[in-house]
Amino acid sequence: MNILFIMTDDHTVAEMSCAGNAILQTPSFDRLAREGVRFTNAFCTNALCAPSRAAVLTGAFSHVNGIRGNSEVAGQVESLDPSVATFPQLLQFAGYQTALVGKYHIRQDPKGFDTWTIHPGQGEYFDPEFIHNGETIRKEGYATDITGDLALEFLEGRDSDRPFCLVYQFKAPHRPFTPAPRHANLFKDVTIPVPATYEDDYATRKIAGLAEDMKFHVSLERDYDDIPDGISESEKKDWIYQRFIKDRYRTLLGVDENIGRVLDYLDANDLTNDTLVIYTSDHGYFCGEHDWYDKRFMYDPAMRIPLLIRPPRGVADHVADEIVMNVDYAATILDYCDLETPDTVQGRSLKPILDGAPPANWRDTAYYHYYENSWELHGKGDEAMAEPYSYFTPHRVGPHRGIRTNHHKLIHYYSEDYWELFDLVDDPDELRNRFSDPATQPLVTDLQARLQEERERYGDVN
Ligand SMILES: [Ca+2]
Repeated sequence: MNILFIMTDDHTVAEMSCAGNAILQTPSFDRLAREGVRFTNAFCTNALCAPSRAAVLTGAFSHVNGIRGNSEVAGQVESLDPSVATFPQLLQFAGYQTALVGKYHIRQDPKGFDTWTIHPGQGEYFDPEFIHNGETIRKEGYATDITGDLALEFLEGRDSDRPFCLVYQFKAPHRPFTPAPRHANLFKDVTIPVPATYEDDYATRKIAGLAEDMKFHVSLERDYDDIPDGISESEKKDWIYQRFIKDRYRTLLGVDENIGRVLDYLDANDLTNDTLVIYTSDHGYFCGEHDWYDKRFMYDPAMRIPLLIRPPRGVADHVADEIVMNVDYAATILDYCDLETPDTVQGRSLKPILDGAPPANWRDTAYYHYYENSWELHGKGDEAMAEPYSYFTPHRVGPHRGIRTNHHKLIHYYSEDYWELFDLVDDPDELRNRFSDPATQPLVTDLQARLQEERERYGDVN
């Protein structure tokens, strides 16, 4: 059994034609969906780059794997807890050939890979530097294509008598959303519709209303030096939206092509039937929803992630609506490889769902915890807490935890003891916080108990 684990940076579910996008055509994503399973309720557990990547590698939540945020904590860089194994380490130990190419974004050198070539930090789109097994090198060309080349080089050079695990991770479509020149002029004559919550007055969501640095066009304006002069603020926002979303689409076309190259290689080398392919993104993204860009908040545009899995011999075009989380991948990979899953793995194998037989006791709740820049995390005391909202940086998003079922979402901004409750059936855009509605009080009590249960289930109670 071989493993091809593919991940992008900040890709949303809506940006794939297999998920209904009529403007952006993504044949390789669609192929994985057609030959595998497309998950419609896949969620990350902490919508930020490094924490998501740590959860993916270990199958454990942030409080177990050691990486809660992207930033330094009390002057220290967070690192993966060395006592928590990653799936590449376990596969390498079992004799797999393991490789990592592209974006990594965990501050320490990768472990568990026979060979690795990664962008330093966020990396660059053109003629980027890479770190190859500890040595800095520079490659000419466009990052997405180079990452594809590196994946193919590894596959070409591998020992074909041993199984492989290739972790294939794109920088794209991360800001500054820079497409390959061959895609730069696509969609020129198209007007892409804005999301339903493009304007939002945050009337019932206090914390959301304070997240000033998440504001869409205010924050993205500095990325563009060719905004026409003399236009109104709303015209400027529309101009930025069209450029932003088109550049994301263009950038994603490069990803789609480079996924296609590797899928073609598997076909041409008789590997397709012996390779588990997982495609996902580190988290979702606000593409104008709630008048925001970026991620962090537990609202669906950031929490929901694209997830396509093609099992080794494929299944026919199946859509799965079970609630799954990014901590499930490690368990799934180890299951397919017939390797023991260590106790530190908190997710569950998705193999039964991929086999078309989800267990009767499959979970009905996703758990989420975003930490970045709480004073609690940064080791500061009550004195700092006395300054309202001063900890909401960067992006002024307060730390929060919560649960999501298919019907409800409960969020607790615990530094402020501020709660939100959404009925996702009546209010899928999460605009009407019903926490203080007297009619919901029995439901609030029930959901708060369920939140506590999930915290205890995953050991996140301190
Ligand atoms: Ca990211």
